[in-house]
Amino acid sequence: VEASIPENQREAWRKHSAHGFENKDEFEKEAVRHIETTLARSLFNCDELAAYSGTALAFRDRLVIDWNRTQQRQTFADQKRVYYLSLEFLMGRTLDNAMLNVGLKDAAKDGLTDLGFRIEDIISQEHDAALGNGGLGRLAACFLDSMATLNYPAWGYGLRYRYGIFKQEIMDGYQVEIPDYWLDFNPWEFPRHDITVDIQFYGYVRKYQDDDGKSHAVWEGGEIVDAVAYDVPIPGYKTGTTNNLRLWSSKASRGEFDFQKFNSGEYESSVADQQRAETISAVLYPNDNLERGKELRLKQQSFWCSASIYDIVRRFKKSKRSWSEFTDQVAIQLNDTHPTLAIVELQRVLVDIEGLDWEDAWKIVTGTFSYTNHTVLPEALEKWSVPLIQNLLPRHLQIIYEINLQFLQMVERRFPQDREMLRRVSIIEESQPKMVRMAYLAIVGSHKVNGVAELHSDLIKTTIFKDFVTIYGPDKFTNVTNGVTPRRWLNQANPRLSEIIKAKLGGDEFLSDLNLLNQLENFVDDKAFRKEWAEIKYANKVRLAQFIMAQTGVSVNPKVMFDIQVKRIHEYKRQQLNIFGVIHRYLTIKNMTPEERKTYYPKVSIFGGKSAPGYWMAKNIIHLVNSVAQVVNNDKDVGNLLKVVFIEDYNVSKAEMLFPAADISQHISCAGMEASGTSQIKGVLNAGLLIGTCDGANIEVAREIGEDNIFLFGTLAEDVEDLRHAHSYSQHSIDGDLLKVFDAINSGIFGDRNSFSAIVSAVADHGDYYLVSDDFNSYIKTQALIDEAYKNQEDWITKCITSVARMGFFTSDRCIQEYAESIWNIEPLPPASKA
Ligand code: HBZ
Repeated sequence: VEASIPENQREAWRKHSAHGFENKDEFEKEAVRHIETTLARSLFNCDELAAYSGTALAFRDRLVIDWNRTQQRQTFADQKRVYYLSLEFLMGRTLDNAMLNVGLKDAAKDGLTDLGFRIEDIISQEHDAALGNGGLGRLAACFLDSMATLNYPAWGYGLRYRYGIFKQEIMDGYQVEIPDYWLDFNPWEFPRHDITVDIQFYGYVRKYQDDDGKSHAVWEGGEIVDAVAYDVPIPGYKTGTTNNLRLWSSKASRGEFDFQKFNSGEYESSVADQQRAETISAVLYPNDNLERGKELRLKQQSFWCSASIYDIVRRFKKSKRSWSEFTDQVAIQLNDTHPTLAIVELQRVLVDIEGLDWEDAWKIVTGTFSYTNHTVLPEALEKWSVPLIQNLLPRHLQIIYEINLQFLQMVERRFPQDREMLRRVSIIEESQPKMVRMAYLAIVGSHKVNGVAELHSDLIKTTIFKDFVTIYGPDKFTNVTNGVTPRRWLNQANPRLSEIIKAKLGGDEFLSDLNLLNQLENFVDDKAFRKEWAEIKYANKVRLAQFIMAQTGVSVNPKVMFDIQVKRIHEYKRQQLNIFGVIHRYLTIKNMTPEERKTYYPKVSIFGGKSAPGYWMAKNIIHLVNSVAQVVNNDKDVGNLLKVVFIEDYNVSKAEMLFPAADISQHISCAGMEASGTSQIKGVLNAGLLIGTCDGANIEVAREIGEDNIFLFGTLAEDVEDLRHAHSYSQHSIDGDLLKVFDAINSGIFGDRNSFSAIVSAVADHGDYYLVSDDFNSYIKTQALIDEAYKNQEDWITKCITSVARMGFFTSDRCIQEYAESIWNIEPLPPASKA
């Protein structure tokens, strides 16, 4: 690397090159320097926020050094890179993760103590980076952590939203959305004003023939918006590798700002143009598993795809290789269909700009891309109207039509008699207006397609993508079961549990090789270990109880069972089943004599999660939970036997507090509808048990930890269709206990009955699409089993330890290794010095 610096200057550079702090004293010096000079704060009134800022800046310097080195090294090595394209990266907080990955948390802790602060208070000053909705966005964040930890040359590409997912407030029991402006102080990003890409929208396509008679297309006119790069360092755990996450921000193009207008006095309209450009990256769409076909969303997607492809192609061209080597240098993973336009954009760049033949270009494109599907819900599958694309991206539409034509011709050659098949698999749906089916385009443009859990990967092959399996054969379709990073979800979220595991296993290697956890089984009978294990769970529950008291004023007893369901609110995830179960429990308690109550099972039911702002039914469910909480928590007959809590504004940092405090967590989606789920992994890894349906990754969790250690119940995916069919023909019979729950709601004891009539009638009168009534009885019975099991704390702890010991499979490191080997075909590049 140094060879590029002239000999006579090298010494000066070497002597002064930054190396960052290595111990407590150096940390203090750096933090104080940043507080005084970078932040211009007097040391005499340094508050926790300023202390956080100084600490963050000191650690940022450390990251930057590794980051620069990694980037230089990857450039010199010039080996294949993977680019992970995701519209969402739900990162949460960064400081704690940076301290742990760099290995200097203890130095910072002691240093902060010297300066008069507690490290926990400083860490909690940080605002979550919440550029995502839920599982899909968090998965992308876990994958970044694993790619860096495993030393893969990998970049993330996303959008730098000015507003992340809204903040949720509960007012009078209802969800209210508050904008999440998170960029006031964000030390973790680096603007790269020199890396700015012109992005074109609208306009028209001009065709012409060159002197050789070859025809060309030129996209002209329309408007230009600038994409400005913001880079975020992604440190690996215990490695010098620090990868890059590049987020694009939109800005009026330098050419766009109309000085003529400005100088002639039309300030407003020239500023309005500028604001329109900035709107593109202004806000994250808050829908999960729902697509609405809004033009601004399409603009976001194409803006981000074009900028990323431009950047990737530019980097490739610097290496002066021939185009035939592109797929040896570049792999691009599409996180769902949101980045599918990148396929079209790369084809456009290769054909229209670089002058490649269509077939050569298409071979490169399909060799480069692969696509991950995260859902089978029809309402979540992206479709864009042809007129919308025609207007915004006229050249892209032509290319989509050409891709479709070539694809359908291939299908026709292979299946000459099957016209129905052509209609079914066409990328263009012949509706009014015509629609582009993005999942089909993603499949046709990729060499591999994967689902996110075994059941889900099987389901996509037999349902939504069945024809494509017939056409391409089964090998194009594969499974990579989701995982989570144990650095954040064990070490960071549950430091004490992590500590005793370290002590037992004789080191922290398990954090980068999670299968080592299986040695814990040797200690399942170790009395002292079990005692500590139980104490840690208790301490985590005390912390949560304090938080609940401070936030809601509800007093909960940390000695009783904590049962949590935290995730996005969605009918298919069935929080309604949970709250019906809670109401059933409440009625049971009410019907008991005081004597009977003395021997009943006490419990705290904790809910949390955001509803999409326009999802009326989900908002209603939140309202019902809060209304039930209000009644139950104030009922003298109930006392401490049952408390119901709704945690406001569930996010990544709250998840890090909640899972360590859960005795049991609920993953009770209607079978076949939750592609994978990832929070069940967080629950078990933090020494909680699960109640779950046979859905998504629950099935594999059961297989790994053993059926005795998980509470499974309910309908199987293969029976769902028949049950739904039966509902629509016969007036389906509803379990008597569930009817009592409905009667209670209808009687108005939880507030105006009309408020909740839609939740009840979705089950009772409208076909019960999510099979709540079919599963209610087995759900209640399973809850009763759990009550009984929890009474036997010794058995319970054994189950927890055994389960944690068997969770090795669910690290996102394993996912990344599978992607790297069977989809991306890339090799790691370990750092030079540190191993
Ligand atoms: O992706 C989730 C799945 O529901 C879950 O089962 C899976 O574990 C997880 C990771 O694979 N899907 C989402 O979180 N989806 C979204 O958040 C989403 C966001 C915007 C959309 C569509 C879906 O337009």
